[in-house]
Amino acid sequence: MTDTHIVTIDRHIIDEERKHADASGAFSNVLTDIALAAKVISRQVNMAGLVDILGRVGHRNVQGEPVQKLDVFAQDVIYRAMDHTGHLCCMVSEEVEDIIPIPEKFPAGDYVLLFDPLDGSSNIDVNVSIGTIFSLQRKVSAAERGSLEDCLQPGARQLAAGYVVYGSSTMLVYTTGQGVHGFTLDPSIGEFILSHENIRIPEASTRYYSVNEAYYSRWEPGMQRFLDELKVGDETRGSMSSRYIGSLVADFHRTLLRGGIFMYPGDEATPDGKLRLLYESSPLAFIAEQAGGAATDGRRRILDIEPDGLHQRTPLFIGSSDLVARAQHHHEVLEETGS
Ligand code: P6P
Repeated sequence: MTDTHIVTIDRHIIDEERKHADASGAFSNVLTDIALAAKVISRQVNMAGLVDILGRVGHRNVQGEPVQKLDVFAQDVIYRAMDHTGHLCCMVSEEVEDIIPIPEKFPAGDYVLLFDPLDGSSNIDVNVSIGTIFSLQRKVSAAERGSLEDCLQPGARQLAAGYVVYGSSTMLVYTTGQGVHGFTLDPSIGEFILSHENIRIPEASTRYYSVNEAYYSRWEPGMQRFLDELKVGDETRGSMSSRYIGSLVADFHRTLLRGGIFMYPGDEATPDGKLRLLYESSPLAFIAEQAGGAATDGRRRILDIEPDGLHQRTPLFIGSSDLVARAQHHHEVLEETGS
């Protein structure tokens, strides 16, 4: 008899909430609202090729990058799904330079949502998978409507983290510290259905290393040595193959399910790399650790980094623990020997 036990994400979130002694229900509502926003964004992303919303809006985001129309749409959908619920005290988005306040006409709550509304948007026009990344922190300041202190918290304090990958199917993957669970959107009923319960990063199997090798010449020697070692492989590590999509959520999702390591190192020109700490590396690091993996900046655990800026960048090494540890070894050798 096939298992007809269908678990929707709303049901799963409620079950997860029951595992948290101090759960207030607000926490579940935020996650449910994110799932709703993801469905709306998914529909628009899947229509992108059909509806004239491709191409650039014509202005640039706070990172100075051309803004795609879908970026604007995704930002707006998440903001409007979350601004009136009374659960958040403020928000942080890659698309907005400063803290996003909750409008005075709405009540403020006890949580901070930090998100990248549509990561990898440069891939939209070539139909490559893109994604939304989110992180949930609890308010820690006395400020009723949030403050910088509430936003600049280390990843280790996250209550929940997740991402949505808009690919051949739309999947939402999240953790509340009780393991990592994946849900696949069934567009025919408009529900995210549990499809990947308790995801664990495989340790020893044919795995992938994922990095943009075009920057090899700019990397410090420790990083160059590590990549050279991955190419050679060894009997303990098994064979490896290279995969690089150039879309963080897609590259991380493959790493989570197949094992291996995704890397975005710093280099001479950009010592902190390209990826953001608060709403990209931190949430993915929480997920990676909950799935039995690891995430560092090459030297420090990502979740231990004390943020000092909303949009600060960090190098990122994330995936199977053995490979992340190996990358750290090469960085430490570099520090000890200077070469
Ligand atoms: P590069 C997409 O623009 C993005 O922000 C991430 O999604 C992706 O991992 C990275 O940049 C790719 O950067 O320098 O390899 O093109």
